[in-house]
Amino acid sequence: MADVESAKQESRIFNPPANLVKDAAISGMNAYRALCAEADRDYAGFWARLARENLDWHKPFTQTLDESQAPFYKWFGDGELNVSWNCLDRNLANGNADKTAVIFEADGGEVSQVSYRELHRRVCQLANGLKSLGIQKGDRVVIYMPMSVEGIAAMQACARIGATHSVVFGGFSAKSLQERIIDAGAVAVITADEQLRGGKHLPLKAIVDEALALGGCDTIRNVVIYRRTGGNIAVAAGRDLWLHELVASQADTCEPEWVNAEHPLFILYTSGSTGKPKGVQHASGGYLLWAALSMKWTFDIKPADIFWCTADIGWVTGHTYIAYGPLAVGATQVVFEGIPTYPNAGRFWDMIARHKVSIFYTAPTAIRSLIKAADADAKVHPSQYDLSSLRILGSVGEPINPEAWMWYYKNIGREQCPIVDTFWQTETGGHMISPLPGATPMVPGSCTLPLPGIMAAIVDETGNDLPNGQGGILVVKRPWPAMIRTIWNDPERFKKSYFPEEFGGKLYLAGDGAIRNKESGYFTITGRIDDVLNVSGHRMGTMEIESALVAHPLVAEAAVVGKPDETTGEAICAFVVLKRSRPSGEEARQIAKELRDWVAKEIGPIAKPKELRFGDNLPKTRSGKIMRRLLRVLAKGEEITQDISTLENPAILDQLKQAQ
Ligand code: 6R9
Repeated sequence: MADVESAKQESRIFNPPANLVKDAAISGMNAYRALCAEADRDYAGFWARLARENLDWHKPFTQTLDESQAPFYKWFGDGELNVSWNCLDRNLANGNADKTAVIFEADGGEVSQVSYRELHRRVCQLANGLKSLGIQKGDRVVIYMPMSVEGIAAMQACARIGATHSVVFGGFSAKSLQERIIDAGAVAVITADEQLRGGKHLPLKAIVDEALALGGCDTIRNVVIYRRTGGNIAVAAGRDLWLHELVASQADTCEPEWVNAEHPLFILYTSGSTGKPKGVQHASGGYLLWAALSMKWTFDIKPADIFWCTADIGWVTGHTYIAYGPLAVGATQVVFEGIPTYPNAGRFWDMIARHKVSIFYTAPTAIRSLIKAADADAKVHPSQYDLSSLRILGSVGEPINPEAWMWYYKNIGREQCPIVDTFWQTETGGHMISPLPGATPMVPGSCTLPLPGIMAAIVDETGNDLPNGQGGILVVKRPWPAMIRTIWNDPERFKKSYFPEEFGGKLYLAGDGAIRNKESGYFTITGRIDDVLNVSGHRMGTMEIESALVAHPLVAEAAVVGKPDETTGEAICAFVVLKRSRPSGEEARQIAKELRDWVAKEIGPIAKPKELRFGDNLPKTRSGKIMRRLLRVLAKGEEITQDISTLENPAILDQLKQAQ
């Protein structure tokens, strides 16, 4: 990967601005080192102190870390709290009742504001409404919602009554939704009639109906519908209810359900290297601690800040840095329904200017596409907008290439804003490796150093530490509070995926490769080392896409690989063998389109292969293994220079050179 190479070569250093350092939560590298040293000295004591200082406990904990059933670690295990209470009631008590919690900007540009008092009221009413449907502590609720105050309120309402939510991104298909409903054993779905993105009405309720009609969702009793557009939908009597009707007669306070710190707050499905998506299960106490603390440490959040994270609540970034973190620290945040290119590619910059956003957190793929748009049309160039309110920029989801980093730094940050390149994962709950805006000198393309208390390291295949300068496998050596607790319904898979025996069962395996700089010790992430692709910051398992393809009646065999893409980071390239003869010309194009649409239906439009190639066979070893490394070379359009002596059928390579 060319980007990784340029990131590894990068030597420019950018220091945090002095005025920011002065007032930062972690001010200067000595303050950072002091926190790291505290964690080294007394790991449990360090986290216990932070958990007491940052969260309000209904029943204080006396045990910090319980390792007796490792790798099923428990944090603050005998403490009790409620996540929604910490996000809402605590702010009412702290004098933030009339502070704006959410500035909501709709797709079409309408803006509304919701105070902490109002959000608390809405969450309580919905929590009471859910209780009136018989939903109880421990029940699972699937949320399939557009970006909205109601989506956040639905998550918070579940947390309030101790129900475990599982948010499914609104871009996933009926089939994906059905699989998640079944795996989670959900009792209800909260959805909307439609979502509105870029002026287009996209069905949500109709997809829920389709998912339920696919069968197997016997645990579902109710579907609650938020009326977003007023679009035409079917309402099943006895099962479906309007959200506004459900909450209309509900009391506007709701005593929170006090739960154990380890109580599952949510399950979020994410792609793994094999089989079906994994239900990553997070606990309440440890997760919320990290959500709050990383808002303070990585984003240096202050009372006057206007925070904006552009992620969707369907991804982990939208959980930690929209639905929970900002509220847990009493911040004001922008929540955006639409897309960065509507009505034009200046939308983000225009919104930053209008809402006076001071902390802006987005993905490299968005930055890269907006660079292109700004190059093509001067009217949407960031120089046309007043971005002077910004003080900190953030990046998440995939490696940011030094070129995009520099553009972001110069054009959006006006060379005055630190960029926090935050490396983390669905499984880690929050930031793991990132610069601190008032401390860490930045190097473009490097996520720099682990947050205090995060014991990240690089090891070889046998789990031994590697010296700086040598690339290897990224691991975390000690459990941390916000870590994944298990895979829902599959504890064995949890152990195998993240704490494999080959590594002594004690190291958390991130699934990424990394290298540390010889002098600075800074980390650069070199990309996934398993069969997971990162397309526009979305995780996709190659196996998932292959299974979807072979489920099509025409397909005999399929292999999916990633191919570097200027805008999306990686693009999906599928090699397909049909049950009939290899098609060509117009027919091949037709079938390719049909298969792409099929994948969109099976998984969701984000999983559509960008490229599809047909062969009479796939390149295989004599023992029948598909040689994916050759497919990766072909996908890139490069000549094969590797050894192909173990290849059973070398002639096949020529056929697979052409995209349809
Ligand atoms: C938060 C999130 C996790 C995977 C992760 C890695 C990649 C995320 C990154 C990054 C380099 C960064 N990733 N942030 N790679 N630099 N700053 O994205 O979670 O969807 O689970 O993806 O994304 O490969 O393993 P998730």
